[in-house]
This record gives sequence, C-alpha cells and structure tokens, in this order.
Amino acid sequence: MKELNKEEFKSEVEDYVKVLFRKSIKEADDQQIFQAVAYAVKDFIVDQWMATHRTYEEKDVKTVYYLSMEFLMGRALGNIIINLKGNQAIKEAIEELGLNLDVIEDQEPDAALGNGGLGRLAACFLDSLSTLGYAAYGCGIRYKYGMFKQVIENGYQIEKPDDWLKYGNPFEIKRPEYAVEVKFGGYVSIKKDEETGRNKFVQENYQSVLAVPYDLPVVGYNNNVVNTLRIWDAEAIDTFNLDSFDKGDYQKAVEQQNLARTICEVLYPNDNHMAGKELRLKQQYFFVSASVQRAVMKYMEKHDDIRKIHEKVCFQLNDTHPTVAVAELMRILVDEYNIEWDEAWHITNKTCAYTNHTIMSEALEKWPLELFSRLLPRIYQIIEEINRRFVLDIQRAYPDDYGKVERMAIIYDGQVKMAHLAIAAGFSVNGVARLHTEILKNQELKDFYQMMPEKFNNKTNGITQRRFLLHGNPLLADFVTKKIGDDWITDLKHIDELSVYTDDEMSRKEFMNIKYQNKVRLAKYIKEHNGIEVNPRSIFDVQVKRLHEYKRQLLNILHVMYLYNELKKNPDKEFYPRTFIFGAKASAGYHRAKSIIKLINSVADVVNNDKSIDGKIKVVFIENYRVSNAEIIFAAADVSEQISTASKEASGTGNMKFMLNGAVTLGTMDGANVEIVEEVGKENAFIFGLSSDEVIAYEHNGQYNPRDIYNTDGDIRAVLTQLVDGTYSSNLDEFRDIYNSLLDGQGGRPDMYFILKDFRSYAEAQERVSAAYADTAKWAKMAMLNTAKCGKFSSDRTIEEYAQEIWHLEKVKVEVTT
Ligand code: 26V
Repeated sequence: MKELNKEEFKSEVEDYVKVLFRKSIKEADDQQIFQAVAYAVKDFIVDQWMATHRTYEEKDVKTVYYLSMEFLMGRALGNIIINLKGNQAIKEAIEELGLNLDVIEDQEPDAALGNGGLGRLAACFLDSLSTLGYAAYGCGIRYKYGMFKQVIENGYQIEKPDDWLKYGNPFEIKRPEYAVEVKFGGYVSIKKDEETGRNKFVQENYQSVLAVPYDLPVVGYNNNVVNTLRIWDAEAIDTFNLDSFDKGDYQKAVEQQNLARTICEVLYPNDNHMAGKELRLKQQYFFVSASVQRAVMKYMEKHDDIRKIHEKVCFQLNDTHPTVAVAELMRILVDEYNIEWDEAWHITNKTCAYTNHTIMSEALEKWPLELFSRLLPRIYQIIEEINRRFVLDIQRAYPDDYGKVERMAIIYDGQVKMAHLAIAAGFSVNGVARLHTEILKNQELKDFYQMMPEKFNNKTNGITQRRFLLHGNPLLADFVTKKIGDDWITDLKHIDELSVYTDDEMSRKEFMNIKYQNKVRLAKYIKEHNGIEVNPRSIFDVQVKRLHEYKRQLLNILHVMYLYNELKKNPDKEFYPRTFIFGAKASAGYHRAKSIIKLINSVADVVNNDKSIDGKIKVVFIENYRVSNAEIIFAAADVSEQISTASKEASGTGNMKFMLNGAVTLGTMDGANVEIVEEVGKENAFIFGLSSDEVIAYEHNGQYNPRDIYNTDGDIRAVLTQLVDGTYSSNLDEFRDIYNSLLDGQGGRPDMYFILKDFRSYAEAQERVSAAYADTAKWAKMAMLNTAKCGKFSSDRTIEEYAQEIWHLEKVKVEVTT
C-alpha cells in the first residue's frame, strides 16, 4: 500500500480550497473544506484506481457486472479514509490545519440511490468485492434526486427532495467517451441484410437518449484495489439536430429532450410495491441497455469471439428490476452479431444470474403487454420468442399438467412476468437467507424448482464490518482489535476469538462501558434533532428499517401502548426504564404506513410528557433515517427489534448490523434471524411468535380470526380501543384505518400480518428482555457474545460464495507502480 504523506496531503487541501473557491482555509466554509479534502483524497486513490484497471486488463480476468436499480452508498469520505488505513495520518493532517474530521465528514450528503435493504446490500457487496480483490462493476442510475428527505411535521411524514448533487460530487468522474445510445419506442421492420441475405430486425422511428456514465471509486481495504460504481445519466442526443429540422420533425426533437430530462430525475421511493409506471420501465431499460452494450464492447476490444463472452462476463441481476438484460443481450447477439437463436440463448443462459429479494406478491414485477411492447418493441418480440420456446419446454416436461403453463409462462394474462423471465434465462437463482431460499423452492417458485432444481441456491446476505463497526463504532472496533488483533477487519470469522473474554469481568465492563458511551452519543443526537431528553442508562430498544406492515412496527408501538397502560394501572410496578427508538421512511403513497408513523409520534407525545410515569418509558422517532445516522444508531442499541411476520422478511441485514455492534435480537424466526440464532445460540436471543410454517398454514386454511383474540383478551382490547377513543388523537378517525385493518381487514383478511396473534408472545419475550437486562453480568455476556458470534454475517463471506459458486472469479493482486 502507498503511504499517505501528511505534509503533501495538507498542501493539497490548501491548493484545492484555493483553486476551487479562491479562498484560504480560514475563509472557506465547512462544505468547501469538505470538497477540498474529498478532492485531495480522490487524488490519492486515482493511481490505485488506474492500476486496478490496468491489472484487470493485463490478466484478462472475468468481471461481474452487478446490475442494480439501487446502490445505497451513504457517505464516501469517511469510508474511503478507513479503507486506505489513512485514518491516523489524515486525522492529524486535518487537525494540523486547524480542522475537525468529524465536522468535515458531516458535510457530505449521503448518496442515497436506494430505498432500503436491497440497495444497501449492493453497496456492502461492492465494498467486499474490492476488499477481496475481485473484478467488478456496479452498474446503476445516477438519479438526480435520491431517496427523499423525511421531515416530521406535527407527527406526520413530509417528503422533501434530496438534492444530493447540489454542490457537485467530488468523487465522480464523467466519462463521455463511453456514452452509448439507448432506443425507445417506434416499430420493428424486417429488412434484408445485403451481406448475409438474411432477414434483419431494425427498430425505426424510435426516440433515443444518450447514456453517459459517471464513475465512482469503490476502495478496497488496504489492498490498492479500486473498483468502479458506474452510474448512468441521460443526455439528449445532439440537441435539435439539423436532420430533424429538415424533416420538420421539431416535435420529436423536443420529445427526445424531455425523455432525456425525465429518465434519471428521481429514484422511485417504493419499496416492495410494484406500480407499473412507464417511467420506471424506461429507467430499467435505460441503464441495463447502456451497461450491457458497454460490457459487450469492452469484451470485444480484447477478444474476437462473442460466443465466449460468458468466460469473462457475468451479469448478476439484483432482483427482477434489471431483467430486461437477458433480452438486451439476446438482441445484441442475434441482431448485431448475427448469431443463431439457439446459440444466442445458450450464451445468454451462461452469462446471467438472478437474485430474488422478496416473496411479497405486491413486489413481483409484471408489466402490461401494451406498455411493454410500445416502449420496447424489439425487446418485446424477443421475449415473446423466449416465452414461446419456454412454454414448449414446459409442455414437453409436463404433457398432462395444464396448470403448469398457466403458472410458469413468461407472458400470461396480458402481462410480462419478469421473475419467470429471469429464472428461465439465467443459470442461477438465489435467495438471500436459508429460510427464504427454502420458501422459494417449496412454495413461491415450486414449479420452477421442480423443473430446474440445479439453478436454485442460497446466498445468505451479509454486511461490511468496515463501515458498520470500524467506521461506525470506533470505540468497539478499538476494543476488539486490542483483544484479538485486527484480522477481523478483513476476515470477520476471527471475531469469535472475543468469546473467551465474555467470562472475564473486566472485559465485560469495558464492553458495556463502550456501549454506554455510544448511547450517550446517540442521546446527544436525539437531543439535538428531536429535542427529547433520553436516559442513556435506560434500555435502548431499537427498530430502524423501512416502514412496512409486514415488518410490524405496529406490533412494537401497540406493545408500548400496552406497557404504558400497565404502568398507569400500577405505578409502583418494578420496571426497567426503556427508550423505544424508531426510524423509518414510508413510501409517499403508502397511507397506512404513514398513519403508523403518525401513531408512533402521537404515542411519543403522550408518553414522553406524562410526568406520572417518571420517564420510565420514552419513545423517540428519529427523523430521516439513513445510512449515515444508522451507523450511530446501531452502535448504541441494546435490543434489536426484528419482528417481521415469519416468512415475509427475506433476510434482513439490519439484524446483522445490530448483532455486530453487540445488540441482542428480539425477533421472530424469519429471514436471517434463524441463522443469527443458530450462531449465537437461542439462549442469547429473544425469540417469539408464529413460525413461518404456521403463518403459511394459516394463510392457506384461513383459520385465523383476530376477533377471537379481541373478544377474549382485555388488555389487547383496551389498546385497540385507544386507537379510536381519543387517547392519542383528538381526531377519532386518525387511526381508524389501522384499527380496521386489524379487526376487519380488506377483502376479508383482517390482521394479515398476525399482529394480534403474536402479541402475547411478543409481550412475554419483552418481559424476558427486561429481566435479562436487570442482570448486568448476564446481559453483558449476551451482548458481547452477539458481537463475537457474528463472523458468518460479513458480506465478505457472502461475496466469496457468489464468487466461487456463481461467478467463478479469480482474485487479483494490484501493485501500484507510480
Ligand atoms: C421492490 C420494488 C418493487 C417494484 C417497485 C419498486 C421496488 C423497489 C424496491 C423493491 C425491493 C424490494 C425487495 C427488497 O428490498 N428486499 C429486501 O432485500 C434485502 C436484501 O436482500 C433483504 O435483506 C430484505 O429482507 C428484503 O426485504
């Protein structure tokens, strides 16, 4: 690794402040200082970036293209500094300039080009790919506006645009030389090819945009490797070109300009809900076509046989969002390289792999044929042909089972089913946690698994310990390193060596003291941002994640209401003080989710201001939960709420971040919780609720009626009544919809997420939490064991599995020569 020279770095920062802003360090404001520091850091890594790509070319290594609509990167500066191991030198340099690194890091807006789990997973994967030395591109969209900023006004969520590029992005490099054209609409005509005499399919009368890439560095840990996150922006193709005017086609020129302007405007803020919007499909094809075209061009610069592209290129589809990639690759092979269908199909099969991230049926992508064929006429033709052949395969495999085609066809009921296309076209289909993969194989995708079992595999998610421990929790990171050395930074399995210290009282005290300091840090953040005073000696019980009914924030807050009632009834009851902390964004159009946010804030108002309970319960809703404040929140948590309805949460990754930071899981047997409990032992977690099998059985037999619980359980009835009797809102209709959803439901399915069913079991688990926390030594041991046993959940482990079992990549060592 190149050493960072402090003096050089200092003068670079001074130079950048001067060149960029015509100012001295003293005159510049914090944002300008951030920009200057960021440019100086980028200068430092650019040699490694170039060396990395030179090495890849020389060794001609296979590359994975991780195609994703979302990359939730968060802030770059602090993470890059950490991965350069430059923390000490840069910190000192900055202090010697009279500045403060924390303040500077705080100026950087989060790169929030994602919604939640799926986007953050992509970001963790890129970090691991670089750290492990695998050749990879992240391919996505350079949204002008990322995930909205959440402001809470009067307890309601208000969305504000996230103008993250306002001051420019110092880390990005525009690469106009790699721009490509992407075509939409028009029609397909058949022309005779002069050379070959064969029919050619040509798209005519289309609209097109220019896809222009911007590259962002992804720095590996202490290894000279810098991979690239390539995000595409759309520009108008030669503005009002003369040709158009000659034909009098002024209208078309304007339309093309508008198309370019709208495509990359904004990230769709829905998580788990398919809306079927035309612009979304445009976004998908836009970045996929650009990425696949570039990957093919790059491959052909060094190779002469397109038929072997699978030897050097793999496209990993992050959910079905980029699935048009398979048809785009077919188009390029068949239309541009004149390859016969069967051969093109085999090449495509060997090049594409698909990851499924949810079984929620609302999220499954299905596009109306009318829309699809109008927007992407040639791609649609190709999918029709893929479907025609796939249906024949199904009929051949199951000649007597007519239901199979109905359930498995790619085109059916007037829709294109993207998951079916991804499964038929790829060589690998993976789920993201063991339980999730089993549910895919045995329930959701049963027919596909029966027909093509060899494609199915599991890759349990992971997280990067570099961002979520080394950067987010420096005190604990230092403690761990002091005890066991620093191997854990690149090989998290080593963290198990901490286990022996759980029996050492001094170590436990040190560990809990660090937790306390992190709680003080979060308490300060809460005071500054919410104006609420919280007691860092109370139990910090945290649920941070997107707001969705299946994640059951409602169960959590109903339980708070219940506890509050208990305390009011019985003020002298022994009760360990608790701070219930929430953070969650709701999709702008998801009304019930927004009501749940309002409910949390209304309960907070009442409970926090009730002197009679002596501050024993506090409720805090942290505004604008995002990657940067997540780092602070995980570090300070005692209890990790992972309470989704069993079978619904594919994996979860927040659960792993909490575990790493020594929080104990309070959860259902869902997603990766199952594997967390397996690692840490069930005596070191608090598990409750229905199993996924039980949930699935109820869903099939319809035998669950929440009214039975309402009628027999007075405490639950009291809590539900408080939703509509004015206890938490003078507007009696404010929470009526929530109330109805639990008792009446829509379409005859009340309490779809089994909140009342699991309530008692949850409350009882919460009592176990309180009792365990009161036993300080016991809790310290549990918490510390959670950190010690989380080795499996590094994204380095996940990426090694993808690299070995799906992508077949080789590791690269990078030497910097300049
Ligand atoms: C789905 C959709 C549906 C169409 C409209 C826009 C849109 C945007 C995002 C999504 C993603 C939903 C899937 C998702 O985020 N799944 C989460 O993936 C995590 C990483 O694998 C996993 O830990 C979570 O359990 C899972 O919910």
